Parts: sequence; structure tokens; C-alpha cells
Amino acid sequence: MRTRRTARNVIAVFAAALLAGSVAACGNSDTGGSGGEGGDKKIVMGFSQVGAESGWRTANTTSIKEAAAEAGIELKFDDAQQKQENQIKAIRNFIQQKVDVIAFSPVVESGWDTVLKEAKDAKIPVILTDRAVDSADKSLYKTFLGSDFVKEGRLSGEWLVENTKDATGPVNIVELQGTTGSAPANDRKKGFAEAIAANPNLKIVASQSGDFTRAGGKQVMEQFLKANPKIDVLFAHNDDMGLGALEAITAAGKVPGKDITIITIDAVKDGMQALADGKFNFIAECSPLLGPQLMDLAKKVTAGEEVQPRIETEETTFTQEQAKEALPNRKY
Ligand code: GZL
Repeated sequence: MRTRRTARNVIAVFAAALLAGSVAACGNSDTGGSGGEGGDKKIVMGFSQVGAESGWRTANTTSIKEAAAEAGIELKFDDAQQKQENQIKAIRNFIQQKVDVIAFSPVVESGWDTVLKEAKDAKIPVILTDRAVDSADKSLYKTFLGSDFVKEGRLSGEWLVENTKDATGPVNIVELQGTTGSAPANDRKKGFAEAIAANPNLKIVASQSGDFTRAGGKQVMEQFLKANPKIDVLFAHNDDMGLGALEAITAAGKVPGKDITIITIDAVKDGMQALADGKFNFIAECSPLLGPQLMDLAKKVTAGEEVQPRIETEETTFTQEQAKEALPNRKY
């Protein structure tokens, strides 16, 4: 009798232990997932966007919003209308709202240290996307995701050197710069100038900002045409300024792509169409499709994972023939 009772007790204790173990295991799976403690907590991202100045920017905003929805990340999105003070205000709001991560495309390179220190003090990780800042303190942000703008400028200059090597006299270049003080404007100008430096025939006779907009490109190109009797090449830091310049060139009775060779950067659909139509001559691509990579980075930094300090996007270049082939499949 005693033996049977003892055996029953042993089985009961063993079953209780098994049950306890399985509940604990089950409990653990509830606390798995992305958030650690809660698991189901949605990541909240505060994003400050430059504005809506160009086709590139519109495509970039679409990529970010779609990727956030796809990743299940709650996005607080602010459009700064190309004003740094609006971006600083938005970042301060994000800090007040205690978001999990802040991402932004800084409209200009300088003037960010104070607000980025406030985010760091609030223990909110910051991701730079698209444009860079010139802060000496690299601990103010986790990573930079975007393009190599110097390379884009260099590729543009190298194409021009290659395609004017038979020119006998001076080749007069006018340059439509991007937003004054912005990383793409500074770096594209630098890369292009370095590439053409070895060729004394190639001279930049005028260079001015068109602020990355079509209206700006048209307005400045009109001034260039009035002030410079002989313009052989236009180098525009983005498609949109090049597209605006087309109107000024045509109104001046010149044939774009023939009388004036046009080189731009971005490769948005309207720019690629102008290239395919022979109005542009060369485009260096700058991809706006940063959304998916940005959301992956947001998950990593909010989980405390280490990430590369700089992540560059894959890009290419297009001639007129290549644009005709690529156009049907362009995503933006
Ligand atoms: C480049 C981006 C630039 C684009 C412009 O990454 O910051 O800003 O080249 C856009 O079209 O306005």
C-alpha cells in the first residue's frame, strides 16, 4: 500500500514540475519579439523631412512612409519646408514625446550639435538619412544612410571630360547648385570640380544655387543666359533644376541637349524622360528609396544593436540610350 502511495506522490511531484516548466517556457515566448519587456510594443519613430522641393524628395517621403507601415513602426512625420529651424523644432517635439528613435535628413550640414546633444541626453538614438551633418562629435548619431555625393559629382565631371576631349576651344560650363550649405550641394560641387580640374579647356563660368527646385533652376538659368553669351554645358545638382532650366534654354531659342549639353543628378522619372528624349545628356543616379533600410536600422538601434557608422546606397549612371532602356522599370 505504502509503495503505491509513494509512487503516486512521486508522479504528482514530477507532473507539477513539468507543468511549472511548461508555463515558464510559455511565459518566455510572450516576452520574446522585438521589445524585450513587452514584445508587442510598437517602435515609435520621429522623422523630420527636408520638405517637398523636388521629385526626389517626394519619392523619398513615399519610400519612408511605406516602409514604416510595412515594418509596423509608428511614424511621426514632419515636413520642415526646407527650414532648419523647423527641423530643430520637430526634433525637440520628438524628444518631448519620448519617441524611441529619431531620423532626419538635415537640410544643411551645420548647426545641429545643440539639438542632437538634447536627443543624446534624452537617450533617444538618432539616424541621419540622405544628407549628413558636419558635427565633429560622431557620438551624436548612430549612423548615416545615404549616397556618396562627392562620387556623384565626380562621375558627372568624368563623363564631361570623356565627352569633350575632342573640343578645340574653351568649354564654358554653368552650374546650378543645390541648397546652399547642404551636403549634396557642397559635395557634388567638390566632386565635379575635382574631376574637370585636369582639363584646362573646361571652365565653370558661373555657379549659383537654384535650391533644388524647378522654379529656382529656371530663374537662375535665365540669369546665366543673359550674362553669358557662350554657354556650352549646364551641370545641375539635381534633375528638377535641370528641368526648370530647360524652359529658360528653349525660351532663349537654344536646343537643350545639343546647343547646351546638360548633366544632372538624381534620375527621377521626369529627368530620365528628358534624358531619353535627348534634352539631357547624362544623369548620375541618387536613390531616394531609403525607407526599408532606414526601418531595419531603427529596429537594430532601438534593440541596442551595433550598426555600421556609414551605410551607402547602390547607384549607377545613365546615358540617353540607357535611359530609354531603364525607363519602363523605374520605381520613381
Ligand atoms: C540628395 C537629396 C537631394 C536631391 C534633390 O540625396 O538630398 O535633395 O538630389 C533633393 O533632388 O531635393
